[in-house]
Amino acid sequence: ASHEEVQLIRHTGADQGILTLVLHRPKAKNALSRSLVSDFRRALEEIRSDREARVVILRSTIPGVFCAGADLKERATMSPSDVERFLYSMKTAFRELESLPQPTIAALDGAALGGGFELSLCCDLRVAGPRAILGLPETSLAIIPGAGGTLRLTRLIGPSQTKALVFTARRFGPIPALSMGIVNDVVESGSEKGVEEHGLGYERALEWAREILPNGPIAVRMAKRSIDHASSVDPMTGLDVEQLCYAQVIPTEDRLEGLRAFKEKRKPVYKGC
Ligand code: CO8
Repeated sequence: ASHEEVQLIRHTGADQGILTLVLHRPKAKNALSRSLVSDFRRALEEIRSDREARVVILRSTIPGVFCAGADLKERATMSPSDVERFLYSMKTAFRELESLPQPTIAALDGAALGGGFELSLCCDLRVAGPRAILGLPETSLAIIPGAGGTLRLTRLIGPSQTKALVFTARRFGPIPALSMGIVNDVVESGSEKGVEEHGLGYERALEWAREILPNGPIAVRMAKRSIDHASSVDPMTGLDVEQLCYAQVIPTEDRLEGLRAFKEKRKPVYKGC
């Protein structure tokens, strides 16, 4: 399926089950406009109901940029009520990404600033290429992060580190991002001269996806659901949620296949049922 500014690629062969969601709005560095957000939401709807989709990667094909954040030019032309409607749609899109049942990986191969960085925070994992530049520049624009950044980043790295980044509006690269726990993995700069560095983050994200792919799809979804509740409910409720998610995997065919494969000393083949 292809949408104008957001393309959905379904991988085939050994990678079947991996989906790559591509942001493609080169003229404005993937800035989040009304049309991009609406294409994005359509693609998410397709992924959500796709039983074959096991892992989702979010990437940009534009060299040096993941997503430049809110479209500041379009914003300037909008009426206050249009802005309000649009921001609601954008925040809903972020929530829809975050609540996809499948695990999601953001491949950060360039600048992810403001809303672009907040977008990546809605993914389960983040992988940074050598050219990644992250940051929440909002206070330098006399606003604050408004697409979930203050909450999602605080949950991820704690209030003090989040305040440091938001108060200073500082841009930072892959290594500090890794040491703060914002990204799960970084790709070092290609050592040979002339190595095309754009896309190295995506290549690494694919490796992560391939490592997740063979595992029980329902188990991975249930683990995601349980872990997502872990940070937002009290411990008793969290343990209850874990038990409910656990109960979902018990009656599956895949669970029996896992036991059979162990006994027969072979790799299991899971069907997602
Ligand atoms: N909006 C609109 N157009 C943009 C944006 C943007 N955010 N970013 C870049 N562009 C446009 C440029 O204006 C330029 O257009 P033109 O060719 O017509 O002059 C074109 O894209 C290319 O840009 P550059 O020449 O700057 O490209 P570079 O490769 O040199 O740099 C960067 C790329 C690093 C991404 C750079 O463009 C940049 O720093 N952009 C601004 C990033 C930024 O500050 N983003 C934060 C915006 S604030 C935000 O996202 C808050 C969201 C809050 C949501 C609130 C919900 C309630």
